[in-house]
Amino acid sequence: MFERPPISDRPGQGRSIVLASVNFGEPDYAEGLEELKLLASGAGLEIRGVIEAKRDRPDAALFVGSGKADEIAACALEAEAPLVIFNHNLSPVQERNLEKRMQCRVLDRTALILEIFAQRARSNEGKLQVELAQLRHYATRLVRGWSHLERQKGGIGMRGGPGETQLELDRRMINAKIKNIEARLEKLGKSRALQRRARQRGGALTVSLVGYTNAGKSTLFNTLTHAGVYAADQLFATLDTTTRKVWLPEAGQVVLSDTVGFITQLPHGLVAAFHATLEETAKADLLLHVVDGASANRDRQMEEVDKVLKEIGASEVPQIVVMNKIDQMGVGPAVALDECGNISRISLSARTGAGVDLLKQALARFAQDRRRDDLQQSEVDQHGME
Ligand SMILES: Nc1nc2c(ncn2[C@@H]2O[C@H](COP(=O)(O)OP(=O)(O)OP(=O)(O)O)[C@@H](O)[C@H]2O)c(=O)[nH]1
Ligand SMILES: [Mg+2]
Repeated sequence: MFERPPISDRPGQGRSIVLASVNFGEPDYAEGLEELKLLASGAGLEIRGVIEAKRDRPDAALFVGSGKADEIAACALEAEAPLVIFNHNLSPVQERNLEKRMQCRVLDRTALILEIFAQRARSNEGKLQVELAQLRHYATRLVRGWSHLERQKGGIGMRGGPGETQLELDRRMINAKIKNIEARLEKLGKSRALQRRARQRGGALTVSLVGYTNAGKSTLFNTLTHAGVYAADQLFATLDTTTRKVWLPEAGQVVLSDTVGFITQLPHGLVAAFHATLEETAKADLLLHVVDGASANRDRQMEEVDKVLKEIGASEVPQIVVMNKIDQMGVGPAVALDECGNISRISLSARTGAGVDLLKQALARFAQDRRRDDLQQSEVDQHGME
């Protein structure tokens, strides 16, 4: 009842959309808009028009000015696009007001990302996580969802809607469903924690690949493990964490995980829903922070990743920055050390393989240091017991 079919499969609605984007004077505005276009086309949508606006701050009721809203509506009508996607997070009220004024469906950036995740989730856990995030997102927009259905039934301009009782009922149903999914996820999380403990007892080094979406994590994962994980030039190609054991000379057994990519303004509900999986990341011995070195936004993207790592309590995990795609940067492989002499950054190309041996050596060194630290620690523990 409250579950919406994916945008692209909705009967009577094509895949055509119009994008709306407001420039508030932020320096990386243009890149943000490019990212939105990638997200939309990655979701299988055809962009028929892009309307931009400049503002100091969002309008409380409509996010944009009323004239701009009319301009967007006219563009959507002209392009026969039944859906307008905003490059921002809208409040439920703004979304509702916009739909009313423009007489078409409106999605915000969060909903678009959730949609992509829903299309891509493969594992049972991934699907549950996305469903949870979607339910939480739509729970606040329940009224809007209903008025939309009413409009479809009675035609545009029809008055009336379901009574408060019906809404109450639905809200209760959603809450019950949310609780149910939370319980199932908790169960899955527990069994994963057991697996992790079993792995830790094995003494293998655990390494997680993290980074902005499209940085090249899966490509590097494949280069290191020959696993054949899906890597593609699209945002959020990977949703489900893949873990493989690899044996690297000198480093020994390494448990390597490929993870979901991060993005600017990653929807909060999504981070919350993916918490268990992301926590896995936080518990690794080492994080390889993969960066698209050829991207014009790499500094902003790195900041974003660090922000999410902090949110999930992983900022204290040792990190090596992997500056990827050097084949596009016109530089050679390189290693940089921090002030303590630890390897802090490696420049390589996951695609050509240049510099990957430097990374393997770094992993070997890290594994050796860790073994030495473990040994010292156990000696300290023993003395403490004497
Ligand atoms: N030129 C070049 N392209 C690369 C390199 N590494 C990865 N790519 C390309 O970058 C794109 C994204 O690669 P993925 O490995 O899927 O990136 P990812 O970080 O796993 O992305 P998500 O799973 O979407 O978060 C693909 O088209 C890769 O072929 C590299 O070293 N050089
Ligand atoms: Mg990937």
